[in-house]
Amino acid sequence: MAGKPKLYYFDGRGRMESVRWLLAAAGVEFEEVLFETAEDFENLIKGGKLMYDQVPMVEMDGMYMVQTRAILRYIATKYNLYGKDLKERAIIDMYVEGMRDMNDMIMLFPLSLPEEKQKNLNYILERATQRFFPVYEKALQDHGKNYLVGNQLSWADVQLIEVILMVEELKSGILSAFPKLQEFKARVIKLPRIQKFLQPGSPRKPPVDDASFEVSRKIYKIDKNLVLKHMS
Ligand code: GTS
Repeated sequence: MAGKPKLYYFDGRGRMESVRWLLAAAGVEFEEVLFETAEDFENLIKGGKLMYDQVPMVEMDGMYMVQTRAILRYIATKYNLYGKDLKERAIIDMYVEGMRDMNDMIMLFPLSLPEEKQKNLNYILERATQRFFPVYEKALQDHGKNYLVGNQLSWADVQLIEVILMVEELKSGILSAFPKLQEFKARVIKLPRIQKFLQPGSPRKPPVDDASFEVSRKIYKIDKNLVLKHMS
């Protein structure tokens, strides 16, 4: 029997958190190799398994998988969280890509310069409430089902609950104008596998704070100003 998937990343959310969420929603236990220093990361690179010398990497089913979306798509397909046909998969992809846009903004938010922090926060909240959440609210409203696509849990639902909780960490009550999303959240967080993942002690990682951001900055030798220059 194949062993548990092994996740290689630093001890934080970053791009790997969606992989953790999806495996948890699929009921798959996994192991984590969490590196802490630039040397640990260099040693992983020297191991020769990282296709682009980048993480996330997931060792699974005899493969060393990289590129977050490729990893997520494989897990979603394998565990029947990717729709029943090509059209459902296209819709799931469209939803998930919007959620990843939100996810990426939140992930990069700690890179904000102090004087830009409030402006960037406002921008994220504005995009969430004006552009992205209305799409998912309408989808749930229009087809009147419990989940975004078809009537069973999919990758889109898992990504949505992850991003809702992250946006709520930035501003509580953010769902006040979205009754369908409130119902969705209440329903999905009660699913046993999701409930388990939300319990303390699960592999779910805490929100990024200054200290954990500093750890990742050292591991990847991030030049804050350079990254911001590329973002703008
Ligand atoms: N497109 C890739 C993906 O989605 O997996 C990007 C991966 C990526 O940039 N990973 C960062 C990395 O390995 C780590 S993190 O930002 O996800 O924490 N950076 C090192 C480098 O040399 O690029």
